[in-house]
Amino acid sequence: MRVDAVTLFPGMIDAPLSDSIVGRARAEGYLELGFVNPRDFTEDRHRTVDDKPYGGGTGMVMMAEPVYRALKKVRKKNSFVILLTPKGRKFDQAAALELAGKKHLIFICGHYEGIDERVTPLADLELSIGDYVLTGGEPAAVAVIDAVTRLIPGVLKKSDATVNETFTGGLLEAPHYTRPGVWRGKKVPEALLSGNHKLIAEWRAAQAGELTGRARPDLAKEKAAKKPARAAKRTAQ
Ligand code: 6GU
Repeated sequence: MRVDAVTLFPGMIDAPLSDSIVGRARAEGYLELGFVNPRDFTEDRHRTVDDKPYGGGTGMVMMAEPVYRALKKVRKKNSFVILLTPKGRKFDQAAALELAGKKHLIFICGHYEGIDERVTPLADLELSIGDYVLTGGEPAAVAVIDAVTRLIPGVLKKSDATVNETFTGGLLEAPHYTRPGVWRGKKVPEALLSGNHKLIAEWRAAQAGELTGRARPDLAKEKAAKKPARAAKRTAQ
């Protein structure tokens, strides 16, 4: 997959995506990540990218033209353009799966108080990573690119890791344990030591259900709302 980021601060995205699994995905060519800086598309002596907001108010607003020119430089016919903004659709695993199916993603990262509203129609999707305010779209781009990259076939060596995991089944994942079997007096749950795959699967399903109900009642409710529909279909046959 090809990904480009339109950003005034490419280092904020490049550095965190240079280590670990995404770093390796880049080195091995699963992910090609490029950057284009609106500042390089200015024509004045100070290379100005922001200005005061019309109507007054605090902070500065990114000007439309440098962002437009930067986007134009990297946009192709098959590009899917994402504007990162706290006003966007909330990013989740379902959105990650959708984006993982695209050939070319372009992320537009706002900074300061935001970008001139007139660039919004250039994007196919406005995306937020949660209900809090970041200094810019860059940390959000890192989160989204990370979540999407690990879904590219071949990036994770055990592809099952993306099947059973948290959220894909609409539930949180059961807890994990590794050696030693007893650590500072705390034992690993008996079921996991049994070697009985059916018993282990049942224990994990029960744990996932219990944990989700406790930690994320919203997810548990969503899952429960989907289940009866399937059961009803079966009895109707
Ligand atoms: Cl995408 N941008 C900014 N600036 N803040 C955010 C966000 C994005 N998502 C959550 N908060």
